[in-house]
Amino acid sequence: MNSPVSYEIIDSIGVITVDNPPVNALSHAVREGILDAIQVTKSDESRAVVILCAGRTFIAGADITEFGKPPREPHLPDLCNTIEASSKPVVAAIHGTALGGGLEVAMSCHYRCALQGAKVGLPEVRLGLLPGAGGTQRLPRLVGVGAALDMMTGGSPIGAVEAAGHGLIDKVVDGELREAALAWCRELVAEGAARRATSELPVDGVPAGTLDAYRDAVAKRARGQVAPQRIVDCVEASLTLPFTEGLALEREKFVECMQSPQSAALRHMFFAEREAAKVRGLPKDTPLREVSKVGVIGAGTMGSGIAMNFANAGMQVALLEVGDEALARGLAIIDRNYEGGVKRGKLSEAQALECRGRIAGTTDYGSLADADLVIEAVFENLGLKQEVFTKLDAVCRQGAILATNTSYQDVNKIAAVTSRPRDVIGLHFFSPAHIMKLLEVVRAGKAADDVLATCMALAKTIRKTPVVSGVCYGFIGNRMLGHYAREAQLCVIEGATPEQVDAAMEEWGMAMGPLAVFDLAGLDVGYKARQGLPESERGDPRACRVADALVEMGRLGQKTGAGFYRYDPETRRRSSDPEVQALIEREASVLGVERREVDAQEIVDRLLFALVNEGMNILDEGIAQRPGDIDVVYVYGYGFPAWRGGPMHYADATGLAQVHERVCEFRQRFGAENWTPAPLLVRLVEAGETLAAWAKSQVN
Ligand code: T1G
Ligand code: NAD
Repeated sequence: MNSPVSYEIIDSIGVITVDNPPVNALSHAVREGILDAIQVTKSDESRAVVILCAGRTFIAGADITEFGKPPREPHLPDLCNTIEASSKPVVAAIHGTALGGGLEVAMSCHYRCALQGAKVGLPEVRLGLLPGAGGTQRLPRLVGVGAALDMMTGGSPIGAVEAAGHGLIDKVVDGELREAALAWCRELVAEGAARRATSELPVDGVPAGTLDAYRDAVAKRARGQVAPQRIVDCVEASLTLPFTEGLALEREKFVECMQSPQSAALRHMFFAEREAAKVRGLPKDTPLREVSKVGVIGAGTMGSGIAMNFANAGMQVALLEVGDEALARGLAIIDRNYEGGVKRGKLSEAQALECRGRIAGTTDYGSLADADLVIEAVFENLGLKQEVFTKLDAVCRQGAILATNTSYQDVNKIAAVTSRPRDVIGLHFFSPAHIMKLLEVVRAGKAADDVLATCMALAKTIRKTPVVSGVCYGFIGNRMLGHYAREAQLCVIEGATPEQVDAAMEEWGMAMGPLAVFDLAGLDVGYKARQGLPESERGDPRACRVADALVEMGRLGQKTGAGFYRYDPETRRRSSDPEVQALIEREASVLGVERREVDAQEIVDRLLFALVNEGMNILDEGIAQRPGDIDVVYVYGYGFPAWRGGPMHYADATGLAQVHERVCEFRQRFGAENWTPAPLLVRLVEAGETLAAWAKSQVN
């Protein structure tokens, strides 16, 4: 089989080219190929060597698909040391992204040049890992301890110009990289430039206490995560140990991270996010519809954010409201969001003006006649949404995609009022819509393949992570959330305080506890949804009585300064309110609930296993294509910690038999209505199968 690495000499320069699509990952064959080429340069007539890549990017890291398999020689740290030990100057020529092991290879070279638009970074921490091929020892030597810590514990790549500013890149070039790199090599040879081993550079010291302060800051920023702390340990070693001993410590910490459940979870998420973008049964070459003008109906909390997504991606947006006052309110929300973005350095004043300029307010449906896509985000009421779609059916051009941002409503019933159900789909954004990455793409029963394919591609264009959901009440995320929310409120009325429930979930890793999330979203959203249902369908009163009573007291959550908690008007910091505790105890006695001690483990298990159990039903019904999709929904839409891998990965990591046992215990204690083990869970436990194995069997 052909090696993905080729070698040739051009004008006395040895040129090593890596060609391993799609991202030139450092597979075994690539490592072997580079090593063989370096060995050849030791005795051939080359005067210098350049390492570069074919395709769209420089090496984007170790081959993640090889993780968990028995490691094969040459190991990457050894390859990097061999490159560095070369007696001839070795140059890395970077385009696209040099990430992880790719940047480590580049740092083991003696010189680095990069195209203007290239990016370099060490994102291993996002996989629960640390740079394991000398990166933690070489980077501090090149950019200093502070910048090295930021780059490795954050994981975000930086641009070539910024990297040059740090001394990580020696030369930023324009035009054709290969020619520029060869020309520079010839210059280096002509100047008699010597090999420069990064490992022989000193690490500039830092004031005492710097690393401990950094550890504390990381503990706050990356609560519960191991890898960032291990990175600080390695950087400390770069300051205190000789290079080879620092390398040995790095290896030890790398292996520890690689074997950790956190890394397994984060690697699962890496692939789950990419798998989620693939729609089963939808041919890869399905033609896409052209989308350059977008209409948004309703400029409230969601409509305003949705409009910004498309304007930020360069599209013209017509934002329609019932009247001028509501429209002005919506445009003011957008202006505030852009001001905030400029203040936080997310975009420049000029960029904000340009994007804002693409959004035109209107109250006239006629403005939507030439729209390619229209997204409805009016009040959560089926009848009102059907009214809006009837109007859209009358004014929009044939071939326009008509989408609804509904949270719960039946998208098929909305499509049914139009003459073109093939063009109707659900696009469910999450609040704040211009920030949250998740987009549930709700596949309505009659939606055409090109409508679905167009929306999946569009999601990437507006920098969202799409997940396909079938049609059911609340789709994937909100349907499961109903069970999570039920258990949170039952724990409260049975004896736990809101603080105890939120502390247990935040300690476990959730970005925010459930009661605090309800206050953030607004208690009135759930209240209105319940009021819209017949009494018999409102569910267990014990699971909503307290929230309803708070709404009836005018405590809607953060937006009114009080809900389950009180909120400081300046800092929005939450604090306990004895009035709420009194209300809970009152409602408990009205409902005849005997209050008791509810410990943290019970809280965590009830809330998470309620999610998992319903997730199993959603998979069994085919509402979600695969378990990983549910994990992506929860990590990108509901603040579920990525280092726990999402609810379904967590169930597998916990052990389905243990989950089943706990669910059965809860059925015993709390009844079958809320706690009947999902048939899929039962089948998998009986078969001794994991969800991951089941998911694989579904595609074969
Ligand atoms: N290994 C294997 N496959 C990879 C890969 C990798 N490193 N990176 C991407 N892919 C696959 C991906 O699954 C997808 O496959 C296809 O390539 C396109 O990717 C020792 C231990 C480079 C910015 O963390 O961030 O080095 O779905 O859809 O949006 O210190 O991929 O088509 O079948 O993401 O243009 C560190 C990971 C590894 C970078 C391109 N490196 N990759 O983004 O395309 S750990 C990373 C990315 C390491 C050493 C350690 C992005 C990208 P498929 P894509 P994209
Ligand atoms: P909102 O009350 O903030 O905004 C709704 C807007 O629709 C209002 O500005 C109103 O004036 C406008 N409107 C009402 N009838 C209209 C009509 N006939 N024509 C044009 N505009 C009209 O509500 P929201 O929170 O933005 O929710 C909108 C939709 O998005 C709902 O279906 C909701 O379920 C869904 N959603 C909400 C969230 C959330 O967290 N708020 C998240 C995802 C989805």
